[in-house]
This record gives sequence, structure tokens and C-alpha cells, in this order.
Amino acid sequence: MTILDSLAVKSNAGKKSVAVLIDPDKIEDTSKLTPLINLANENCVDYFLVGGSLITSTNLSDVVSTIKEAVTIPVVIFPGSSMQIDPGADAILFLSLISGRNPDLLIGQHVVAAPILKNTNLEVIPTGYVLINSGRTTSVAYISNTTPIPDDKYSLAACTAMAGEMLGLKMMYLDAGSGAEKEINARMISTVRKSIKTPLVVGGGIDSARKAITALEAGADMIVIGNALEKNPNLLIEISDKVYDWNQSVEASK
Ligand code: 1GP
Repeated sequence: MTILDSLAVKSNAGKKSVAVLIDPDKIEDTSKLTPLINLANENCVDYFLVGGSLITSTNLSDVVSTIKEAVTIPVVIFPGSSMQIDPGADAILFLSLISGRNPDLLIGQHVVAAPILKNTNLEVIPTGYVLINSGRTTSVAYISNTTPIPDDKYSLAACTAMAGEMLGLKMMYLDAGSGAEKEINARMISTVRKSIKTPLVVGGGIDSARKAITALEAGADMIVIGNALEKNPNLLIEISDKVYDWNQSVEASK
């Protein structure tokens, strides 16, 4: 089954997934990733996302291969640009930044990436990428040269996601940006959730189990955690336990 299909099946069943984001720019030595990879494996993390808004290092491939050599958790590239393609990963989020009006990130980079992707076995997941304002300017907002949707403009975000779905995008990613001051609020997540049928990914600023659960209860199918694990890797245990309990209770209620 493809990653997208398995996410859709879980989403339809009301089950949740957890992804750990690794930004290659923050990894000087890939051997230092081992504890996090093992922790993710022990706690049944569903996916690794690998990528960042600005990759200044050249170790995207090293990060991907370090994970692939150690565990069977699928690795999904979360690209900041068309430069970030690695055929060693399992899939790539083919992101269209639909909250912005930067043509390069709506279609331009995709034209450059398409022929390269065609020659790989990567699963290409067409994803509507929706940035939500999170307080101070995030790297992704600055680099993408786009204005995130204000965090109280619920219908604007919902209409954006709806349009993305109508254009054929198969997944929506609501992102407050890495290390966001404010995570995406529950009303925003639930409004978007109700407006679309595709799997919904939520990330940015999730640094506690409470925030993770709030996002899942509001309708996120998958939460992405990156920054917070640098300071407190054990947070992953707490969040994975909650997601496990959630999925068990869905199973028990069948
Ligand atoms: C960022 O959604 C991801 O694009 C994850 O954000 O690093 O804040 O967890 P954090």
C-alpha cells in the first residue's frame, strides 16, 4: 500500500499518525541521529519527514540513508525547494504552497522537479501546503516570500484547503512553521478538517503532549514534531503513548 493510501485508510477509520521531522541543517554528524531514530522506532512512530526551508548543508542524503539503514519506518522528504530530492527516501511531499501567491512555489519548482522525480521510485504525494501565522516570522514564511494566513481567518484557510482539494491535491498540511511561537489553534484545525476529505497533517510549535492531543482531537490525522525533540526527545514517548491509546480505543469501539 502507498503511504498516501495508508494515511487515507487510517484517516477514514479515525486513527492518528505521528511523524518526526529532521532538518538536515541541524545535523552536523549523522551518527548523532541514532538515539532519536531508535527512540522513534521503539515508540512506533509512523514516518520520518526529512527537510527544511533552507538546506545549507549537503547531508540530506546522509540523513535519509542513516534512517533507512537503521529502521523500516518510511522516510518522506519534506522539501524546501526542488533541490531537495533524494531517491533513497520512500516518498516526497510534492508541496504546493497554496496559502501564498508565489508562483514559483505554486508550480515553478514543480516543473523543475517533475522530470527528476519521474526517474525515481519515490512516491509523489501531491500536498497542499498551508502556512498559518504563528506570531513572529518563521523561516518558511521568510524564505517562501509569502504571507501566512492569519490564525483567526478560519474560513480563508478552509476555502484555501477546499480549493486545493478541488485542484486534485491529495493531502493538506497546515503548518505554523518550525519552532513556531504559537501552534495552530484547535478552531483552525477543526474548520479546515470539516471542509475537506483528504488526510490532514498539522505541525509547527507542537512542544507538549497536550498540544499534540489538542491537534488530534480537532481533526489532525497526523502531527509532525521536530524542534521540540531537540530539547526533550522523551516528549516523543509521551506523545506516541497518547496516539497509541487513541488508536487502541478506535479499534476497541469497532
Ligand atoms: C515544521 O511542521 C513542522 O514545518 C514541525 O514544526 O519543528 O516546530 O515541530 P516543529
